[in-house]
Amino acid sequence: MSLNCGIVGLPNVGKSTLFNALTSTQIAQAANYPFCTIEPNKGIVDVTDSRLQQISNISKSKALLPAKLEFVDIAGLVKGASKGEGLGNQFLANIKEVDAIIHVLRCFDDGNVIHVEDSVNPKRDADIVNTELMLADLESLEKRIPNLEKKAKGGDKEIKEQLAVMLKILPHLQKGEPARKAVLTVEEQLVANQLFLMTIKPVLFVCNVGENDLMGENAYVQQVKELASQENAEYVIICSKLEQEISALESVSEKQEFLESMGMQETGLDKIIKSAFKLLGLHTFFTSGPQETRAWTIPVGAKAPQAAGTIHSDFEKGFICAETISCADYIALGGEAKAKEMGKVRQEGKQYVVQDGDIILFRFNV
Ligand SMILES: Nc1nc2c(ncn2[C@@H]2O[C@H](COP(=O)(O)OP(=O)(O)OP(=O)(O)O)[C@@H](O)[C@H]2O)c(=O)[nH]1
Ligand SMILES: [Mg+2]
Repeated sequence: MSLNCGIVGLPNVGKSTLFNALTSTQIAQAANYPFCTIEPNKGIVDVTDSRLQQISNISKSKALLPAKLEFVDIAGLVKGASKGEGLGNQFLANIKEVDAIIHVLRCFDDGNVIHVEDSVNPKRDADIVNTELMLADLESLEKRIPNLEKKAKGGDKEIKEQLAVMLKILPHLQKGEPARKAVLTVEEQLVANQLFLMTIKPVLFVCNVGENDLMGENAYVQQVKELASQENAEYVIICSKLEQEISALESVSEKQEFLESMGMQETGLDKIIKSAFKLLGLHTFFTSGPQETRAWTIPVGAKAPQAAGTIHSDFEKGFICAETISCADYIALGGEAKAKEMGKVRQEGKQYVVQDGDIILFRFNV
């Protein structure tokens, strides 16, 4: 599944530092000047999931294959981006291509790190970026609507549907609200997703705090919390500089030790990856055997044949049934044999909605 998250924000707030930490690389140049990033950096990240190791210990799998998620580090946006300021048009085009937005907000004080607005104020910064995204969306709809209105007279059903969705979204943008505020049916949402609007995409706010404020108990974070609740969005608190140091450590045990010494339970990166998964409406099922234990990504609500199709299209075409064990049962009972004995292996059919953590063996016939 090729869903991805774009890392967005004002220049010099720590986006590339976060990207490098997420991808455990130094792919992205991160430096103390605005517009350090021009071309987007792309990287694939393993989705950490402790269940994978637990399942594979029982199955004695040779290989362990986590789910993947792509992150795109995008150039910083400034005031006027929607009018082309700071190469705005080019950068906005990069944002249009991602499935969800990770909006990084600077919540740390450091006089040595340049702030394009000369002071730290995440609420104002978020407003600047959101305003540019909304203006660009508004302009894009205002340009397209008259054309579609002409074409809709021809009676084309698809065009009429598109137009209707655009007209539902338009008043929100005109009021200065993001397109995601429009209340749409499931069908309309699908149409809306094809309109290349940026403010329709789900958003996660990331508070980038200082090393000495990991719990994020500062006034800046408070601003973001309020903003997130108004926008019905989630937020995560991390220190991207520290995360980069953690991700550079070699072994899992070193990382664990470091985390404990900082009084942290999980890395900020794990929090972001988990939230991103939620943001994208995804969850996981597993396949497991002596060769490999593998996590597969499917949309929440997907039925068994669709899940089978993520492995191979033949599995979907020739779908017979899904032999399913919940991973909680599999782990608690120490594997398939005992799970069978206890009646915990289910034969699920075409209408079965796959649950997060299901371990599945698909039966098919082509
Ligand atoms: N003190 C401190 N500095 C940070 C932190 N995160 C990033 N920085 C510094 O901020 C500067 C900018 O970081 P980048 O990651 O390049 O920022 P960016 O958002 O990618 O910037 P552009 O690509 O120019 O938009 C670098 O000098 C970083 O070291 C942090 O958590 N604390
Ligand atoms: Mg950058």
